[in-house]
Amino acid sequence: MQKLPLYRTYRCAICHKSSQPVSGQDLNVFGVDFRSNAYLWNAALAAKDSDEDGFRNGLELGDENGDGVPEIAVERSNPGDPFNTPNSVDRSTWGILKSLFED
Ligand SMILES: [Ca+2]
Ligand SMILES: [Ca+2]
Repeated sequence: MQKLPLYRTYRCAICHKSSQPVSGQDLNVFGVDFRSNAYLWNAALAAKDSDEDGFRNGLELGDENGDGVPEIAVERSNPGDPFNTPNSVDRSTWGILKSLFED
């Protein structure tokens, strides 16, 4: 596991297609970009949108300027999964909240 500002929610799945990866294998698009960036989290990587879902890596990981200091406690969404965006997470969170009150 290399150094990212946050990996609490998605953990290995941020860089790997599998949630139980063999080290260095099964890299997703963000994992490939992270490796090409010499496993450095910085402003250049934060400004990229590896999975091309319209949200920059820094926004998804909660460290928009890439200085390694997260602005929030957990990631907004997975920068390696185009189907996982801040909007989709908000929707599922609201679904969970709503279900708590529909009892
Ligand atoms: Ca993205
Ligand atoms: Ca994403």
